[in-house]
Amino acid sequence: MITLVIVSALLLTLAVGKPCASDHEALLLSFNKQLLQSVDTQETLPNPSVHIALRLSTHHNLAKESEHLNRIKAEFHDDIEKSLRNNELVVGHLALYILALKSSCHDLESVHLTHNEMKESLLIHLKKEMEEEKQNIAFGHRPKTNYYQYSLGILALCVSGVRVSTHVSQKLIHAVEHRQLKHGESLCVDSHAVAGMALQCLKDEGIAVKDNAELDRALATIKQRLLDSKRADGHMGNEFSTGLAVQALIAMGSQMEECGSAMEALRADLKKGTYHNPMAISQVLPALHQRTYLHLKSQECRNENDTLTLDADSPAEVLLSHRQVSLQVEVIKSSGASSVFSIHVPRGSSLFEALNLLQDKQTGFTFNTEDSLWGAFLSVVNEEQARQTDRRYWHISSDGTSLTQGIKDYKIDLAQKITIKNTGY
Ligand code: B12
Repeated sequence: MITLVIVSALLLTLAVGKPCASDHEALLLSFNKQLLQSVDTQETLPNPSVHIALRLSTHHNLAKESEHLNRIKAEFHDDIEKSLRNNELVVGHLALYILALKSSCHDLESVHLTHNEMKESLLIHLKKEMEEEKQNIAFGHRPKTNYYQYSLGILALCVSGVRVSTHVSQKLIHAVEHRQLKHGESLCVDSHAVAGMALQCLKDEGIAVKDNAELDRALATIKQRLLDSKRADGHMGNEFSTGLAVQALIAMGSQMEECGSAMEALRADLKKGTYHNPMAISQVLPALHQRTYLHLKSQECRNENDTLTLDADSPAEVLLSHRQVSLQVEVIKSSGASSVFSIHVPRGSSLFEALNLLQDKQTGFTFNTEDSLWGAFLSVVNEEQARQTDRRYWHISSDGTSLTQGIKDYKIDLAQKITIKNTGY
């Protein structure tokens, strides 16, 4: 009995002393393999966020990681230049590209973007876009992209050792203070997490800000909001923001007591198989390794463990059930006009498959999507486009509850009513 008490006390001391410690090695390794498996597909654009997560892990497959980086430098790079030709801002994608190169210790100065027949280094171009976003905030009260990407931009510059203008950082600090980091209607946990890492980086690097006391206040506010977002089941925000929230808390120096239950929730998600989307895995894996994007500052790429291999067996084929479930789809256009469609779909279909079946029935329902790092973003419904440039999007809910996944990931298991509403934000 006495031995048991001593061992428990010892374990408790070890856990409390460690910053957000994690143990489940085997679980972590198989999650790591799942992400590595995803880079083998050539169907989608290589994802820099996936590369960062692979590089922040303990085990590596250096050959596959190097092949992946080469694809990012070719295909993702071209995609950024294509967006520039369309006069789009590329803050978020460029920041992730820079962080991915840093994660592989690649010389940033050797990579250039060609735009308007001019060659520019990635960091110079990012600095210019951040200045432009700063002006957009000054005149339009928000960035053209969003505060998640604005924060990623500051983070990428800071992690690369580039001075961030005090005016640029001030706009983020001000936005935090004035509760402007939103996802739709609610406070955005994901954006607070990235903002927290960006501002913490400025503090750690001693990069000048307008007012140090104000920076400290913003950091304390972010930390408090992240802690306040904790649900009874341990998640911070939802299943898909918890990884970033934990990363941010680790970066801000939190101890086990503050993120232990969130770590537990992530491990429970892993066991349940909550994460399939590579982008979701890439935002969770670093936290489980107790690593954060701030570790990229001192990434060395030496003496790495090169033992990560892929299992030979292919992923199990998903068989759709013969049982049908009935689905109602309500479309509410920007004018407020509503139309309702009904269909039966095989149980277990994704919402994307269900919408395709509905479209094929030619009952007047049509839709279109745009590609993003998270997958297919629903952009056009019944010939009406909800444009991000007009700050509108198709909000999706099921029986009145907002979906936490996109149309390709959300599965229809029960009869329900899906509402797709053209919404301003
Ligand atoms: C900003 C944001 C939005 C904005 C995007 C517009 C803008 N310019 O600001 C708005 C408000 C429109 C939005 C909408 C939605 N979002 Co959102 N969004 C984000 C956020 C905070 C940042 C995305 C970003 O800019 N990334 C940076 C750049 C570098 O990468 P990118 O991925 O290529 O960027 C584009 C896509 O992310 C796309 N996008 C945004 N949200 C979503 C959601 C899905 C499912 C898809 C496929 C694409 C997508 O918009 C970005 C800008 O063009 C992320 C947080 C996160 N952790 O990533 C959540 C996040 C991606 N969104 C999420 C969700 C659930 C949604 C909605 C499905 C909510 C709903 N119930 O309707 C809708 C999408 C519906 C649709 N039409 O398909 C989840 C996705 C989780 C998952 N497993 O798929 C996240 C992770 C938030 C969370 N923790 O719940 N979102």
